[in-house]
Amino acid sequence: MEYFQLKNIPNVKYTRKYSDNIQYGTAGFRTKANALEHVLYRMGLLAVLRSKVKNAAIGLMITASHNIESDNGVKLIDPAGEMLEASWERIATNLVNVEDRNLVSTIKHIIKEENINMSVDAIVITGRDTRESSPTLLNAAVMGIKALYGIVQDFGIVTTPQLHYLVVCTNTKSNYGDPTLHGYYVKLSEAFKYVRQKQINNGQYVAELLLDAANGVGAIAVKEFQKYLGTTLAINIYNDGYGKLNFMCGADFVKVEQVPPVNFHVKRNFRSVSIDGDADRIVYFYVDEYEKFHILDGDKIATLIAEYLKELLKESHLSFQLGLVQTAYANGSSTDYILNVLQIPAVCVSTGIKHLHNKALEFDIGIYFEANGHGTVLFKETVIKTIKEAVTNPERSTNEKEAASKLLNIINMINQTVGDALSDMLLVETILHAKGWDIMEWEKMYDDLPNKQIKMKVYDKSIITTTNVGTQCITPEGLQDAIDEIVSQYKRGRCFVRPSGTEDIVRIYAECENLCDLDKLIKDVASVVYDCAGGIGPKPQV
Ligand code: G16
Repeated sequence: MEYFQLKNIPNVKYTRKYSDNIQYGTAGFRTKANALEHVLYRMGLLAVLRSKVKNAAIGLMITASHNIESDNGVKLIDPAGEMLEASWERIATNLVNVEDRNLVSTIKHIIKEENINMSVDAIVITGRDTRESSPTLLNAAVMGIKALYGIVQDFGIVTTPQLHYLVVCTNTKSNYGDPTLHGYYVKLSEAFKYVRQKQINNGQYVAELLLDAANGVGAIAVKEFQKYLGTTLAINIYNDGYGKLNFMCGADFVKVEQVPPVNFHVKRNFRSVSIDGDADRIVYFYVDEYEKFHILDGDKIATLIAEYLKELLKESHLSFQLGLVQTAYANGSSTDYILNVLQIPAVCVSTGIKHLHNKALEFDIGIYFEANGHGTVLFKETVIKTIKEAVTNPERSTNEKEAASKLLNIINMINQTVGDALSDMLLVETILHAKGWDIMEWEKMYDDLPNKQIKMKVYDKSIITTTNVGTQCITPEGLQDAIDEIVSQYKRGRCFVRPSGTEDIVRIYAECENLCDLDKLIKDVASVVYDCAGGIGPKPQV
């Protein structure tokens, strides 16, 4: 190892100022922004090492996504756009928590253990969201990258999915797309426009929607998109950056609270969408003429996509193994629909995109969505090759070739590198347009079981540990038995509690057959969680 490369690492500006340990959680490190400078510096160092190990560009995104403005966070993106490998999450957690005096020796240890060739060039592609704290944190990361002689390619303010796209384009030498933001907008919008002009819409679909951008970076991206989409789709943007980030708006708020966002001009029975602070999640919703709120979440989006892909495969006479990946937050009705109506395998994995993405890779075409609106579709390279051949195969009928060509464009419209709110929106719009559906027609695919999610503050969320994809509590002792006892009293009842990996809270999810039972079910479970796990403040009133 060439030790001279480590001499710049100690940096008084980025010493560890907080003694609390911080964990690489569901989506990287996430906490109060003012506790993160040394974390970003060290993640800059680690990104360089990761890039050298993989001999490829690594992404570093500064965002706390759906969290409040005063939080921030960082996640590393591996070369194929996937989340950082699990074994390196442990390395990352150790690195950010060591004492300053042990920083260099820890870096040396990683280099030795991972057998890193320090003469390999390192490229780190950086991006950030619109939070006030993000520029300072970016500086810290850049200092870390430069301390280990890494090359920084900074794209400034981008959505998280855009950064994933840029990493993959860079590492595939533009095979996936042009590694620029212009390339991203062109790829997705051209595919969208191509499919749209091939479809004759005679139904209820109107090419206009209302969009809540959570006052985040998505607002910038949507405005850019609109330029590329022209008149094919009119997007009316609300919460477009002037209000408080994620405050009573955004996909997380709308999904959890099941109400429209603030500062939003509700139009009765009108297709509306909400994206989150870094534009990787999307939910659809509308308010009917009786003022009733309706949500069409990640489950509804996943089933719509699965059905459409099945139809296109049938039309093109192509046969591939489709699979749908969900988490325990998926509504029981959606899973029934996937298994019994669509007759597609459905798999349940732990919360967190890395789990869903990895599982989806096992299918020829793997659709994955969290109920909170985070998801995408993955196509195996061999699948794409077969579809491409079908488009030009003279032995195939015109109909088959057209369906295959549509499929190919659908693939281009999808950001396969990660869940992408705006790519998902274009896909949903394409499908609704193809079917001639308005949002009410789409909703009729199946009826959600009544469901609710609440967030609870406890003294120490780590007291709750879980198994079985986060649905069964191991500790504190007795909690799971108490939950089981309550749930057993409800028809089609299901309820679980797990500590959040992005916020300092625990999440409680419940669903059951009868709406009138739901509040009591979740209130009773919340009460035992509060007592067993050390709830803070007044007991939750549902
Ligand atoms: C992140 C993850 C999602 C996860 C969500 C909530 O989303 O990418 O997979 O569902 O956090 O996780 P938890 O329940 O552990 O807090 P985002 O949009 O905040 O980056």
